[in-house]
Amino acid sequence: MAEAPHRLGDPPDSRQRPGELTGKHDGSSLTIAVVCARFNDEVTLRLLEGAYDRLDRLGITEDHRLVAWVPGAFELPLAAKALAESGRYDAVVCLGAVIRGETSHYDFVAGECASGLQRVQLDTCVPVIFGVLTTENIGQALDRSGGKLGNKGDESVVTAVETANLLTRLKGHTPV
Ligand code: INI
Repeated sequence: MAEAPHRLGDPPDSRQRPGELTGKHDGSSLTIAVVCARFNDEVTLRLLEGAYDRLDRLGITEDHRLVAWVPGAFELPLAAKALAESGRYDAVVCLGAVIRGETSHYDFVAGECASGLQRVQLDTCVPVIFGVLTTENIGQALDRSGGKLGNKGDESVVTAVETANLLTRLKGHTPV
């Protein structure tokens, strides 16, 4: 599978200066929820495969993950809110594919999904990851879901783990 080296692997500790904080790419102490949209499932199933693969590789065992399905990207914020508010998850990864069609539906679905997910993470202080592809056509979506431009599902799990670990450090950090 193609990987984006600038996104994956641990944050570059060697370039950090004293006092800088990053979140490690180690999921062994985390519980992660993934919400996947069924619409355009020829793409979203590939995103989910990438997510499963990365959950395994970052040490998030089956009893520390949940995968839920929603009909489309428009429903992702509602499910993410319920999961974030449950207090059971360190991060919620949201996967979807919004592909531009002939109508303006695309703009409403993509826009509401993005702003809804951002609102949930700011309201709950639980990282909510925007693993939603917004593309002009199916080819671009396939390229980004395990094709030549990586896999957004995989990258979204890395982002979730890094951000969840960073938040733990930020909340407990005492400035020197
Ligand atoms: N849902 C998607 O996830 N992707 C799309 O491309 C899409 N388009 O283009 O219509 C889409 N629509 C469905 C939407 O997410 C809701 O499920 C539906 O409107 C019911 O609320």
